[in-house]
Amino acid sequence: MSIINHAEKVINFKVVYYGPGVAGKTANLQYVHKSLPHTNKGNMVSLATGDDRTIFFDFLPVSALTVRGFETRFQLYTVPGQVHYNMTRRLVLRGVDAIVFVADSQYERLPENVESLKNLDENLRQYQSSLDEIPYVIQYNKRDLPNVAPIDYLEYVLNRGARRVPFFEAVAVEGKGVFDTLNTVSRMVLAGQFGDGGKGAA
Ligand SMILES: Nc1nc2c(ncn2[C@@H]2O[C@H](COP(=O)(O)OP(=O)(O)O)[C@@H](O)[C@H]2O)c(=O)[nH]1
Ligand SMILES: [Mg+2]
Repeated sequence: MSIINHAEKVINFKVVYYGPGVAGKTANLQYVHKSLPHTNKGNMVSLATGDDRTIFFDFLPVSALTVRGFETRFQLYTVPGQVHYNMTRRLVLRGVDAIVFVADSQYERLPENVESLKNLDENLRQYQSSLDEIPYVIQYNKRDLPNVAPIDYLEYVLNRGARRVPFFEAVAVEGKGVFDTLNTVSRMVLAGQFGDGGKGAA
């Protein structure tokens, strides 16, 4: 549900980084924020506890290209991953246009990834939406750590919806894979908005 301001010719898209706690969602936004020139970004807002755990969300507005006379803006959000913050996660998903699922690649974190994906699916249903229709990519983060599961295995466990979605290996703290992920999901959003897929060009 993009928000279009016809007077100012701006379209805002909401991209939510979802996934279990400490998978690296905030690290993605921090790297994007650090890398973009001032003209292409607003302030990053983080609502976090003293030890940097996101308790509500992180927010970063990014302005992108102009398409057919409309300036496109992507509003990047993260959710708090901890299990007991589900009401917050659901609120952050409201009006979402695209999802990046940030998985923690470590073997011992597999159950948390599976649980978070299931929770995402349930929460999207609350909005009559689903991962089968929304632009969606997966990022396998923390590939620098020694105890990571092989990509094939992660793919088998986590990327098995009705359609197989693009996935990226990442080391978010070093920026590896961060823009590949964001650029791809943004392109998917724009294709849905402006492409000839019959989804209603602006
Ligand atoms: N080794 C390593 N650590 C990471 C990576 N991405 C994030 N981290 C660390 O994991 C912790 C949690 O990251 P954060 O972005 O806050 O996770 P979030 O809960 O998903 O927002 C922090 O200490 C990060 O520095 C990565 O790719 N590799
Ligand atoms: Mg966070």
